[in-house]
Amino acid sequence: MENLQLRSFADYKKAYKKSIKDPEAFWDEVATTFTWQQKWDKTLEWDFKTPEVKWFQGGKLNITENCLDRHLETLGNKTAIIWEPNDPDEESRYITYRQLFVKVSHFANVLKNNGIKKGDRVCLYMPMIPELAIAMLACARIGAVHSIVFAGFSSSAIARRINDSDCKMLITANEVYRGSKKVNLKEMCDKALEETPGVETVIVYRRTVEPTPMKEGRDKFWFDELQKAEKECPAEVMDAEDMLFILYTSGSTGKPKGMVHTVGGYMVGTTYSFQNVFQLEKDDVYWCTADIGWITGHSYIIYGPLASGATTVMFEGIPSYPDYGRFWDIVDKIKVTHFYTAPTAIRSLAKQPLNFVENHDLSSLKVLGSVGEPINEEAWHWYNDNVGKGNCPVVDTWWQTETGAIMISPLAGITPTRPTFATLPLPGVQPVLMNNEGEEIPNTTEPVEGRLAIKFPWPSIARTIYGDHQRYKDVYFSTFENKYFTGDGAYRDATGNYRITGRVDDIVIVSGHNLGTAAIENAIDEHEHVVESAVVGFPHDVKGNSLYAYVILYDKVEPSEELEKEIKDIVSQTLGPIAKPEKIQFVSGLPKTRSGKIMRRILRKIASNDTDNLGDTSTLLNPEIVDEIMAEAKHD
Ligand code: 6R9
Repeated sequence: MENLQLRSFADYKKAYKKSIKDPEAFWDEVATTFTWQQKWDKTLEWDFKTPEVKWFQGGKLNITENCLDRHLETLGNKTAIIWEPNDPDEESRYITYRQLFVKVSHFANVLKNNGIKKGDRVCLYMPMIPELAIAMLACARIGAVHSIVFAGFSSSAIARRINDSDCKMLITANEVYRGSKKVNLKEMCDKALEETPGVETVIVYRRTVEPTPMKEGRDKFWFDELQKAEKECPAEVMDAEDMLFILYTSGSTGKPKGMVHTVGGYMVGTTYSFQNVFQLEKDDVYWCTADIGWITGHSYIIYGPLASGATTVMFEGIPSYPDYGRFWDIVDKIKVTHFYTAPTAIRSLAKQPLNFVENHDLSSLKVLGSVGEPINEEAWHWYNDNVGKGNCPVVDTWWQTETGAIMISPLAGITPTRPTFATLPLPGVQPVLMNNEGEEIPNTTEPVEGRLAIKFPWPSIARTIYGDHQRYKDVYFSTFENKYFTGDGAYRDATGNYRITGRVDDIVIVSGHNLGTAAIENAIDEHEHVVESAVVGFPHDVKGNSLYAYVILYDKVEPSEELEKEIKDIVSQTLGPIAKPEKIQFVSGLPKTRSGKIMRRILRKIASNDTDNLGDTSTLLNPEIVDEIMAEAKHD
C-alpha cells in the first residue's frame, strides 16, 4: 500500500494548489494507490445543476479488498480492531487483519445464504461490538447496501428508515450494555418489525445470555447461521459508482434523508483524509469515540483506518462508566496515540474534577481530534492543556454526513492550529463564503463571514438522497447556483483560516447529534391536545445546544406538568430520547409572518434569553404575541 501522507506545510500547499488547478489529475494520482480490479476510464463527470457527480467511472473494485485482502501479506498479523467492552472487567478483543478477513468472508456467506444479493439493502441496528464492523464489511463484500441505524433510536425511527430504503434484512443484537444499563435491542426491533413488511430475515447476535424471543421463520441467531456457512467469499465486482451504503441524517422537513455514498469516491476520500489529517505512524493506536451509527464511525472507525492498515479502537461503553476517567483509563491501558472525540464529550469531562484525567498516564497520546460541532475556546484549551499536555496538535475537523470525509481541518503537526478554527481546506476541497444576496464573497485578506458552500465536487460527496433526487437538489444545490450548500455559517480570517459558526438552517446539534426541529414538531403535534408547536435550540454549556419547545394547546385544555411529560414522552418514543425538549412553554400563539411562516429567529432569541435586540417584529401577523411569550419564558 502506497502512502498518501503529506509531510510538511509546503507539501500541503503544493498539493492544494495542484488539486485546484487540475482536480482530475490530482485525484487520479491518489486513486491509483488503491487496489482496483479494473482501472476507471473517466475520472470525473459532474453537473451541480442536475445535480450529478460521478467519479472514477468504469473503475471496478471492492472496498473490502482495500480494507482487508491487500493488507494480508504485509499486515496479516497486525491488529485491525481493538475492542474495549462497556465493563472494564470483561476482556478486550484484539482482531488481526487476517482474522477480520476470515470473519467478514464467513459472515458474507450468511448474508448470501439468506437471500441477500448485490444491491439489496440491509439494516444494521447494533451495539458497538466487532460484529457491527463485520456485518457492515460483509455487506460491502457482496455488494449489499448497509443502512446503519444508531442503536439509540426508537422503534418507530427504525421502522421509518427500514421502509424508506426497503431493507430486506435486519441485523441486530439481543441486548446492549450502556453504562450500568442494559437495553433490549431485539424488543425495539420486534416493535419496529410490526410495521416493516419488507423485512424477510432478522439475524440476532447474542451479546448477553438472556433468553431472546425469536419469531419462527424470520429470526435467526448469528452463531447458528455461521455454522451453516462456507468460510470463503470472493469479493463482488463493484462499479466505482455502485452504492456502498445509505446513512440517514436529519432534514429540515420532518423526514430523515437517506444519504447515498458510492464505493470508489468514498473510499478514496475517506482514506486520503484519514491519512493526512491524523498522520499515523506504523504502530500507532487510533481511537475515534464516535458510534458507528453516525458518519464519523463509518468513515473514521471503519473505512478510512482499515483501508490505511491502521489499528482502530471500538469502544462499547460511555465516558462516565464506571467513572469519568474511563476514556483516560483506556488510553493508558492500550496506549492510544490518536484520540478523536466530540466537543460535547470534552465539555462534560471538563466539568469533572481533574484527577480523573491526572490519575492516568496519557503520555502515549500524539494527536487529538474534535468533530461534530463547533468547539468553544474553553473546551479547546481544556482538551489541549489537560489531555494533550500542550504536546498534541488538536485537529478540529469540519465535515458532514453528506461530505463523507473531512473537508476543513488542520493536518496534525503540519498546519498551524488556532483554537476554535477548523483552519484550512483539505486538498481537493474548494470552500466559498456566500453573502445574503447569494453572491460569492471574494477571497481577499479581509476577515469575512457568510454561508459556507463548496464550488467543486470532491470524491466522497453523497450522490443523492435515496429515493428522492429532487430533495437532494432542493436541499443542497438550490440555495446557490452551481454550488453545494452546507447549511453552516462560517468566518474566514485574513489568512484564509475558517471557523465554523454553526447551522444556519432548522437543524440543531444537541450533544453532537443533528436533530431536525421539524421532525420534533411533528412528533409533538401528534399529541391529541396539541394544535401546533415550534422547536428551537438554545445554548447549553455541556450539550452545545438544548431544545426549547413552544406548544399551543387546544382551547379548554389546561397546561400541566403531566402534559409536559406526555409531550416529552411522545418525542422520545417517536425519535429517541436524544430529541426530547428540555423546556416546554405553553403559548397561545406563535409569531408568524404574513405568509404564515413561524419566525424562528424571535423564538430562538427568547429561548436564549437574548431579547434586547429582537429585530424587526413589525412585519409579523401577530406582533402582540411576542410580549406574551417573553413574559412567560422559561429561564433557569
Ligand atoms: C461529521 C459530522 C454535520 C454538521 C455540520 C456542522 C457540524 C461537524 C464540525 C461542525 C463545527 C466542526 N460540525 N464538525 N461544526 N466544527 N469541526 O458531524 O456529520 O452528523 O452530518 O453533522 O455538524 O454543523 O454541518 P453530521
